[in-house]
Amino acid sequence: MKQEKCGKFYFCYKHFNRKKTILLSYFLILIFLVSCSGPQKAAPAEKDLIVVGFSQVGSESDWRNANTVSMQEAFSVENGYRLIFDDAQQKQEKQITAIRNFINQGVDYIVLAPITMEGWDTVLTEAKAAGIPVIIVDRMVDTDDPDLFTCWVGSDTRREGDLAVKWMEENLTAPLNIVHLQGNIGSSAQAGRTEGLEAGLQNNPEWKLVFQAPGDFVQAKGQELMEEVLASGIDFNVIYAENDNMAYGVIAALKAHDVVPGKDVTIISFDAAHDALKLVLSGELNLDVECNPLHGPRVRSIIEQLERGETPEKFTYVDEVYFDSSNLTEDIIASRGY
Ligand code: GYE
Repeated sequence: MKQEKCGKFYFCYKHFNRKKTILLSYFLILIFLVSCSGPQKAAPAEKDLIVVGFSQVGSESDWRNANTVSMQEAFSVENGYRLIFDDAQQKQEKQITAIRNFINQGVDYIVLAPITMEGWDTVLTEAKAAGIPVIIVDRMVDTDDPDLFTCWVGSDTRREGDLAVKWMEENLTAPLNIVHLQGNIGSSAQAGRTEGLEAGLQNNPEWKLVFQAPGDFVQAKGQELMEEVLASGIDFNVIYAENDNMAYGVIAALKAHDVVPGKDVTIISFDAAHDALKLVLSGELNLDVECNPLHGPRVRSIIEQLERGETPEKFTYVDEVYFDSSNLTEDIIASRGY
């Protein structure tokens, strides 16, 4: 009886169940095959992720962009992190607001790349009261109480300035008329490189500072300032630009005025990004002092130490070198990560 009812146009429980069983079997086989298709790293569950709030200065330079990418790659979900990234667009108030937001969100760690050295005591006290460890990266902070942050990792920018001065003493013939383009005033990157040059000026009476102004580490400002120098008729033979992007601006301005960069004037820069090193090879840039932006893995290793209950070094300085035509090759450039 049941079978008779089971025609084309009737609903049939028996055939329906059979079809369902076949479909289910296909489905289970598919799942089995997918799960056997090689080793797969399961993404960590959201609740297991370590949450890191990173307050970045901005995106003023190639160095900064390489630094952002390094942090984003180090704090990926695959590595077990959720990164909350905030770009402060060169404003300290925005960095302070970002840190307060991180505290409100109850992040596990705060990482701060501070625009300037001063002005952090209040907000870092708030982070400390909330029990959130703060790791300072790249530039230094100047706080009344050094325990307001857990540790710091970055470059010794005073040493970078000293390296540049040593190179000038060894490679240039006085008298020197120096144009000095500074980074943003009050940042430790600016202060260190400026102090290095000022010490050089004191020790070398035949060196003269003929122009000094902040270009905020920005290419367009470097170019504008160089235009200003060229228009003023100031006599100069050395340009000390506190980062690569300002040096790019300088080179563009010089070329527009038929001054040959690297030959008619000596150009000194900091960071040693890929494009700048190519300019060292082509002779348009005479010296580039390295400043390493790849801090992501370093900060992650600090957090891993803290997670294991260890005490990381309070201050970690990255080893850095300098490049000029005597020690740079295509292979070196190709082997570098930035
Ligand atoms: O040299 C410059 C950047 O703080 C070391 O900031 C960093 C400096 C770097 O914008 O290019």
